[in-house]
Amino acid sequence: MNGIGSGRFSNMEMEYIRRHHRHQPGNNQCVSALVKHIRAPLPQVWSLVRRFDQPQKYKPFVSRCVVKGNLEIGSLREVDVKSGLPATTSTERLELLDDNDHVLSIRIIDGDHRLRNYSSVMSLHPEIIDGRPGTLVIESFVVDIPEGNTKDETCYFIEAVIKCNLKSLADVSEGIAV
Ligand code: A9S
Repeated sequence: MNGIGSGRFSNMEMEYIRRHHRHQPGNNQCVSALVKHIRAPLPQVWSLVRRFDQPQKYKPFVSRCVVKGNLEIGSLREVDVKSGLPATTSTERLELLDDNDHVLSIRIIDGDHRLRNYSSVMSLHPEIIDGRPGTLVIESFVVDIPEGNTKDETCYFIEAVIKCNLKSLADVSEGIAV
């Protein structure tokens, strides 16, 4: 996997990435991974991440989401995106939802945007932060490099979106009163 070279991740993070974030990028694709340390217990964070039907619970760019059918593998969601972004809708498929290993994977299959063959994996791992229960969140993706863009530009753009999503996930998770 390019883009997920060591150096940016601890040995533990690399082990999690090897286990759950197995992308096989083609030569015209970019792949990367980001980590976020959240000061909230894993069940709290997972209760937000696992809601394939309500990404707007924490994703700042999502205005609305409708799922046809239930939360089974293969379910599709129609995501409406807030104005001012380079898209208005996105159709996304639930690829994996594992309540034991706390892994979610989605694939973007359509939409008026330029992300083709985008798929992402989120895995959650318990950790102790300053002596209190915390959650390590790892999110990886693979996506086609659009015509007219470079690999770096594509990676930079997607990583910026995911950083916003993970910051918001931390804010919402940490703000949930227990
Ligand atoms: O929502 C995610 O988990 C990840 C991404 C990269 C979503 C991207 C996006 O929703 C925009 C934020 C609108 C950017 C889509 C589908 C296309 C974009 O161009």
